[in-house]
Amino acid sequence: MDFRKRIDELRDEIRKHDNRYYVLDDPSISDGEYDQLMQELIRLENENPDSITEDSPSQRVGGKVREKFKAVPHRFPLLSLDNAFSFEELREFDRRISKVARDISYMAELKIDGVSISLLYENGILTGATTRGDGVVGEDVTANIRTIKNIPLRILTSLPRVEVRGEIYMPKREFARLNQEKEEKGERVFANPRNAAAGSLRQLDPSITSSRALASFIYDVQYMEAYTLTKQKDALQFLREQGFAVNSEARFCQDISEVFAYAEEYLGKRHELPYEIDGVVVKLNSFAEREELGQTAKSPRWAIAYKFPAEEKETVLRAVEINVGRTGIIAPTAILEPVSLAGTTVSRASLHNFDLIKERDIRIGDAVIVHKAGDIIPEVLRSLPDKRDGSEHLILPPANCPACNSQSFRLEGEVAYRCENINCPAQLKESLVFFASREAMDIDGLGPALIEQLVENKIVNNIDELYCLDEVQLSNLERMGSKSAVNLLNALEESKKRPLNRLITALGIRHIGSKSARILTRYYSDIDDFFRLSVEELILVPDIGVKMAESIVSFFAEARNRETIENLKARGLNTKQEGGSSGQLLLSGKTFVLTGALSKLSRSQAAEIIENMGGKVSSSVSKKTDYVVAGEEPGSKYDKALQLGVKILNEAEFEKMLEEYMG
Ligand code: 3B8
Repeated sequence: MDFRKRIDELRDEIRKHDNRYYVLDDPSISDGEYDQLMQELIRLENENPDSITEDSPSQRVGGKVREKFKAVPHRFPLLSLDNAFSFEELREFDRRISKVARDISYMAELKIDGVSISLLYENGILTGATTRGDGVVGEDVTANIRTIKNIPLRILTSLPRVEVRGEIYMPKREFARLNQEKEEKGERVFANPRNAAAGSLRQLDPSITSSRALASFIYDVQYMEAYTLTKQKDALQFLREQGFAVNSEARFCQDISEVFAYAEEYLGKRHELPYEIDGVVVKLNSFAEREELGQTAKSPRWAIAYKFPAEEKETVLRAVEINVGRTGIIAPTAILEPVSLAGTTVSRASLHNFDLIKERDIRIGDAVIVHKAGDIIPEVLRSLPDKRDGSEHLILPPANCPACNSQSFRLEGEVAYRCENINCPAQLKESLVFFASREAMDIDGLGPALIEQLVENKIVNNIDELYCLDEVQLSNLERMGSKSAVNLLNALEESKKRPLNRLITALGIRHIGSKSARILTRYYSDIDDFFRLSVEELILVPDIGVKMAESIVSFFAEARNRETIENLKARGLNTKQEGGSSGQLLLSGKTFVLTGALSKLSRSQAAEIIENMGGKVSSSVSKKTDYVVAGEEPGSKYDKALQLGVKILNEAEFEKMLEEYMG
């Protein structure tokens, strides 16, 4: 079949699945099947770099690292909303409206707590994305926006110019995941999902944005030719039909009392939503009536944001528990007088790190204000020093690890204190808990309480020793009958068969989570492959950055880790990935010839990159040559390639081919 036809087919197919998965939340194929389609597309596009277009679904990942964002003036200023903090203020808004408008029906929408964005589609293709900035000039974040999966790279209409506006947000779960990851790395956490979304969008390296699951809701058509929409309700429907993610909770309200009911309803439901909202946006439905009302310098008169009251509670900080995590980080947790907050009873809260405790002047015995970051993570916001009676005491960073008593350290540039004793029982416990967890080896019945006993009694001193347990040993433990002992042994036996990606996740390599492990095992399907990997080779794998690559290499270089892996193998664990391609990278089997001078790479650097990606570099052109890369002033090899009809790539085309893999 003509490759162009197949490329078009694959793109259509993938777009359809992207839409079903990310916009409609109703996938119709498995992740594996999806991956296969994408891999085939990437392979075909690589073989035919001329065919790569900006709207190809393969172009979401990667993109070049930039030095700074370009400032872009908005064609239409992005206005902001006036706020109302009570129903009384909403009522006043409605009164102002009814003085001018006859049709005073509204659309009530959830106010997504994210970052405002404007998107430009030219001839149906996404060509620009600009942050709000100060409303007049924003920043060009197109490359980053492309990585957001529920933003269509192409819409249904091919009108010359369509501009829409919406909100980029980070789902609550992703926010929790990201902050946990940051905490494990000893980094500062984001205060809320909005900051996390803004921070992720403002990354100069789009592969970082790509690694964070941002999403969008689009709510306004700012401009298009032959504009015939007359109502907000129709605009939302139009946007939906174009392939945008439109929030499905928006509701038509006949009058302001229906708006009140909507706001009440979502004040109760907000904690059930997978994203954070901070209120309700009320918009006059009729565009003609909007015109009549107009706008002030900054805000439209036809819309208002009703802000929910902040969810904060006062309670008392009873104690501080100091825990040692899997990576040795010594983290303080607040033990609170239980208080009901945002739908649950909270008795523990994160204090993050000792710098923050000092900054916020938090002491044991203090009256404190707590809230939930991202609507999930209970956090102590501040203390109320006026309520002190002198019995409070300071919280200081521990000089020694609370679990093993070895000296604690603080690494340059990190906020966290660490225990660096690799034999620290607390770290071993946490590593085992993680190893057995659902996302890792999924060992049923091996929870924290049992692990505590196994480590305390020195029955398990290393991960691989889990697989040496026997029924007698287990039955002697507290709260462990012979039936549960047998069940656990069966679960351990079962876990030996897990695919390699789970084992890689379970090892707890810094910066490598379950998603990266899945990507890695697509390219390296045997654990032995990992022992020979270099940073240079790893960064060519899509979505694997330098930090991750360095962490993998140093993990597999460490003698203790090698020994653990050898032991796991000896105990019969599966260390292979089915369907993987053992070291096969995407240029596998391709032969290149280089001629002429490249401006950005030396000949040997270019050769190394090709080889790292599985390709071969040859010094002479033959019919077996797949590509000739021609730089400035190419020599006779160029003519030979022309003569034999070998595909010639200029420097830009060659770069484009590599870009995918270079992050
Ligand atoms: C006009 C309409 C600003 C906004 C708007 O979910 C305007 O409509 C705006 F000048 O900021 N965060 C929404 C959201 C935000 C806005 C909006 N609608 N649903 C939001």
